[in-house]
Amino acid sequence: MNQAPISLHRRHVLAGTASALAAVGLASWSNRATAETKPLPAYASWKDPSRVIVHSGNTIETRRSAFGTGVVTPVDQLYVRNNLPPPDASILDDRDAWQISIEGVKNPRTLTLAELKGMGLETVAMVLQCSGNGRGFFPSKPSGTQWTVGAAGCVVWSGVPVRTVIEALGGMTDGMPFMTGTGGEKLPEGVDPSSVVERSVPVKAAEEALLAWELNGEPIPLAHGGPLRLIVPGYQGVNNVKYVKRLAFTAAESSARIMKTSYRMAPLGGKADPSQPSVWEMPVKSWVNSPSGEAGSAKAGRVQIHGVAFGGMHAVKRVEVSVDGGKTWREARFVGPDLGKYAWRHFVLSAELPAGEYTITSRATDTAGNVQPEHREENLRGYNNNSWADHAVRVVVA
Ligand SMILES: Nc1nc2c(c(=O)[nH]1)N[C@H]1C(S)=C(S)[C@@H](COP(=O)(O)O)O[C@H]1N2
Ligand SMILES: [Mo]
Repeated sequence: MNQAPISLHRRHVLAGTASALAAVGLASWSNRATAETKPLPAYASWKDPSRVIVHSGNTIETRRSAFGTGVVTPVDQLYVRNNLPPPDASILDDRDAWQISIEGVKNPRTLTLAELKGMGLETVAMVLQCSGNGRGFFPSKPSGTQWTVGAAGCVVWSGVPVRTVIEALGGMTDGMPFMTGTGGEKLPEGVDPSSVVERSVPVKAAEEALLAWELNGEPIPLAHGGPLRLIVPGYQGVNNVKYVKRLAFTAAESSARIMKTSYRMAPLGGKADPSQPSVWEMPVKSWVNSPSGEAGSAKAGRVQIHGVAFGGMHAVKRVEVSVDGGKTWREARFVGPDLGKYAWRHFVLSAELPAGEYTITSRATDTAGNVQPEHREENLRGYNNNSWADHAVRVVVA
């Protein structure tokens, strides 16, 4: 698709939203439909421009109205987040020749993607979410992309289990508390080497991790980390290292900036440092996608309120929905297939909504008993927002 229809579509949506909100005196409330969208970058030109908000060449968000009710997020609407410009597309010319160095095992060596493909095959459905998803709801206005709900998707990865690779190379070196993955971006000339995308996670995550070459049943596109990506189910997006060229079991966390000071739960007004928690495991979370999406209106009568819920490390067990801003709650019902504990579930509540204004939100509970909180955990950079109050949508029913 060429670029022209984007701006047409955009203008239409903006005009419709603004006037609808103004008409009911809600112009100051926004379901954040007004985020500007830019042209798609070349490496992601195949994304569906009507279903995404392009914040920048390296940050693309799925529209709330685009999620639909299918469990698996289509790749052409999946969000994109790159901390560095992606590598040249030529790295996909011969995918099987891609090399990854495996270190911190008894017999360290470099493996090609062709060799990995022969070692094992597993698939996992999981929520891929940027830890900054929901940053746009922080009143403190943290710097960074103002994501609302669309820096997330539920996708299926196929690859070889990391534990299979470890076994094949004689087992892990003793006493390594971290699994560290290094991204294959070429750092631009003159850029500090600590800008490398290198992330460490607790070594227990290796149990469920994959070295993946397929996304939703197709070779991983460059935008999403092809030819090879480290997948750490249940962990925030940043830990899922794209174009992974090194996987190491290490004594210490990476000293890359993206590990040391970025993605830390630093206090508001404070400074990030490596003693603060890193964004690792995802907390339980849900949000309503419809009615509203971005439109903020619905027709009076019976309404099917639906959205997504996930538990991060644990399966999601229940979801409650409120149409009065959290004063009262009703149990929602899961719909659609259950793709396992790392996937999200769609939920629905069938409700009779007479004309009026509603603040609709959802609250998920996981199988470990964790309940989605009312309030976000305040932090400097706006990570880990799972507040049900922040994710509420104002809907005018007429
Ligand atoms: N090599 C590499 N891996 C990376 C990143 C990156 O910039 N480079 N970004 C991380 C971040 S912050 C997120 S949220 C996810 C985004 O994955 P996606 O673009 O496939 O949606 O990739 C993670 N892995
Ligand atoms: Mo991210």
